Amino acid sequence: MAPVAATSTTGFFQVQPDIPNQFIEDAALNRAAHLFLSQELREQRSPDLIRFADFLRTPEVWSWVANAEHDLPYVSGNGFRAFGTPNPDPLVTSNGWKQLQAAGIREGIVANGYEHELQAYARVHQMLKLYLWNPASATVTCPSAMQDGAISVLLRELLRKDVPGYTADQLPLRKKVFESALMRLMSRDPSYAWTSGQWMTERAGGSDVAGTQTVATHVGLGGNEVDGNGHPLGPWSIDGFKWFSSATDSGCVVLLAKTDDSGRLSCFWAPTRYYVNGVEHMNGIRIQRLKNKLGTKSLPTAEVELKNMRGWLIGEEGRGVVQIATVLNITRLYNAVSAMGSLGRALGVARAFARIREFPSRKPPNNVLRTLPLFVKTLAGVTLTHRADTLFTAFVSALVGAGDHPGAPSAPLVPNNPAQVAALIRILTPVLKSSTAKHSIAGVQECMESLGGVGYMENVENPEMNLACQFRNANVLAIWEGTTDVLSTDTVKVLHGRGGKATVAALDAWLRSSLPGGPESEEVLTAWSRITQLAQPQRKAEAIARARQITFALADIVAATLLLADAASDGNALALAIAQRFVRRSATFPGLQADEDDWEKECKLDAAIAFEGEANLKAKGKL
Ligand code: MFK
Repeated sequence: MAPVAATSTTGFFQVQPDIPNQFIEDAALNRAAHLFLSQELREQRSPDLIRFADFLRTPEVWSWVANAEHDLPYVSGNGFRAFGTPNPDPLVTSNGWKQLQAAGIREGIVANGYEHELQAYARVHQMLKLYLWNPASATVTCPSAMQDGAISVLLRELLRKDVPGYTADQLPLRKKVFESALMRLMSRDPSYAWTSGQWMTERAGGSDVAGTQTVATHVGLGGNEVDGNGHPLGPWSIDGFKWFSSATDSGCVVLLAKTDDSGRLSCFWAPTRYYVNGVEHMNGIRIQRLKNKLGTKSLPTAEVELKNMRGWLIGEEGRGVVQIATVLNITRLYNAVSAMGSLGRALGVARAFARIREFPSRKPPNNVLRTLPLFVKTLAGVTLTHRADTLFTAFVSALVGAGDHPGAPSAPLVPNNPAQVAALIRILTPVLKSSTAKHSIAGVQECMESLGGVGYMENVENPEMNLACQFRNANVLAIWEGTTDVLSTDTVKVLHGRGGKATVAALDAWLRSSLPGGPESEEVLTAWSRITQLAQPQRKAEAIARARQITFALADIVAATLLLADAASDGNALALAIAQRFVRRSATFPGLQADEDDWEKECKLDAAIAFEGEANLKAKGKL
């Protein structure tokens, strides 16, 4: 028979992949829930997580994402009205962005972290939902992260007994201002809720904040301007210029400024708007221009000039970095959850494609992509890293939950001692953020590549498959909230700082109590002892120079421990094979060889790792 020429409407057409419910299919997420939520909570919360993951498959959600990516934010009239007068609130965001913000607030993406009933488990439950949400959110998770950070800082501030810097008559008002702000920041009502900004970065630098040129002056209360809750504006007037101000559409902001020429920084909280006789004004904020970025394009990141922005001092004057670090520790956890959520989704897209991508040149059943050993091996490699990182992320979420609720029951691997919990959160947050960001970028790239040319396309007509957009967005994860070098340096500073010995002791105790024993566990402890040697005071300069190496080794040590503990928790054979492969293939643990000489056996394990979640899909009749 003569060959038949294709036309634009006839010939071979690839069937469109159907991306399944991520909560059901994602084995890493399920193991994390298994390890860090009680069985009772899992059973109670799983129906809602499945419902949410189904909601995230709807055309409506993806039409909001497509719209947010298409109708980018802009500053109307460059900030001026038709006759040249300044426009006080010129930022325009898309309908898609607004709908996604509203959906995130309704679903309690931030509020879930403070759900009283869940106590110490609240952060793990929040993480599961945020993980699903991030890749379908057009990065409204960025303002959510800062909103959560602002809640943490305000809650901490309200607990503080000794509050210098305020007169006695200002204190009750300050309390009311913060309590009213918290009501909005924790709200699930989109018409009432506030998100928050976190403005640190200036032209002089983003990581080294010592060069800050924003100045706060104490001017006292006064005037008839009130914030959105009807309270007077704060007694500090803030002037300066912020160079990367994410979420310019937020209801409030936490920022750094200098109050004197000592060089020390102070932290302030301010509403972004005030009202006089019901008329809205920006609180001393002028948007100069929006940033033109590689990704996160739907997110309005601005250069802003501050002139007489009225705010409230948070914490002690001159101790602003320590205060804003409370925000950073939460936003860095969001960063990790988002990194894993995006990669989890990218893997879901790659698997869905692999299940149906046909090669006309081959005969069934070996004519679909998922039967190619090399393809599956690559997918298994990314899946393994993602599994390790997802457990690590869930562990730090569980630690933060335990830190929020000292003494409350929490997951088995979480220490009971609040000081040990605090030490682990401090050291592991920068380790988690930096390692998950790098792995997410590399992993999403691999998934994008697995789709061939279609992966490189923007696919705006099928935004649920848009891995090119996920890849662009993923790249910021290693940059904002501290670059990899900055966070690695922070990790080493913790090991060598005042609390260094206690940190090493906390990690040591945790590793020894969590590792189940056996050659892999021994190998993890050997790697850990190498790190402790670099924590010796005389090796500080070397440790700073080798900070990335230390940070990524720590990430592997913690992840390996979690994988081994996960396998031991229920004797799951595949979980054990995954943990063993992780340890035996990582350069951090050179003492054990990969015991996979039989290549066919190895390929079988690749397929089991890459497609583990299919069993769950089949069990639920979804495949
Ligand atoms: C979807 C996910 C969304 C995520 C949200 C994205 C929003 C994007 C907006 C941004 O990107 S905002 C800008 C982000 N900028 C950074 O992350 C800054 C990066 N630089 C650092 O992290 C520096 O380490 C830091 C400015 C925090 C401190 O550097 P310094 O000035 O050299 O101070 P130093 O000596 O390291 O720390 C000063 C004090 O703060 C020390 O305490 P002591 O004075 O008591 O010794 C530190 O222990 C403490 N500290 C620093 N980092 C801390 C911390 N304490 C607790 N936790 C931390 N993380």
